[in-house]
Amino acid sequence: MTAWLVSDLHLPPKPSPLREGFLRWLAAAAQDARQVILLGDIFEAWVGDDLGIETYAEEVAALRRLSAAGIDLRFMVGNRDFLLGNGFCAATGARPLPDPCIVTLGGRPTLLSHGDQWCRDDAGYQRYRRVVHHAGVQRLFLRLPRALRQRIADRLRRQSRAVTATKPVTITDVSPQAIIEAFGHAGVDRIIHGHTHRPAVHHLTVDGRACERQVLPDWTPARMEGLRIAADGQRTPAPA
Ligand SMILES: [Mn+2]
Repeated sequence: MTAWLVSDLHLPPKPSPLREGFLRWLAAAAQDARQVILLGDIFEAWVGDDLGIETYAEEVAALRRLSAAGIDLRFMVGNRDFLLGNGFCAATGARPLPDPCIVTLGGRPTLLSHGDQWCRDDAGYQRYRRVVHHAGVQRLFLRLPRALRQRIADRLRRQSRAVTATKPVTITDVSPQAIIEAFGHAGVDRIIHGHTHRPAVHHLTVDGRACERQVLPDWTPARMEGLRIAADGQRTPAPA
């Protein structure tokens, strides 16, 4: 079955060409795909389903149309929209995927991940990640008033941008060792992930096996693109 994948749109909470692009992309997917997989950081900020569903009402409605049409709609959370929850699932008909997980795409078992867990050389980020993925921390956060959640998220985002700008580029990419381990552990020969904003197809050998790691592109107004994988395995860009 034909699958469409996309990640790292970082849709802002205000009107944007990216948001228009995503609506076009979903409309195109609806015409062609049997499965649509959102691979994280679709939304730049998601500080609870109550707020997110209002802020991104058009996107939620478009996703709902997709699943209502019988398309298998899946999502993995990223490091921006990791609070996508049951309310989002109910509103869109999307079903969550654990990170990482193996999905057969174009007949080929493929390890899917957002990718941030493999940026292991970035110790500061990994510490932050452990805290924000803690279920208790998330429960407490979601009990806070909306305005406060929004302010905390804005501050964290500003800090993250400032800190990332000072880090060497190799640190914010995936760790080669983490990738080798992931291939070995999953026993697959293909990984597809996002997060690093370094779109490419990398070829490598792991335990004597030819393996491939494809990084999805992040979205800019100049490049709004996902990946289409046909039933026969053929891969082509899926532009908005
Ligand atoms: Mn990310």
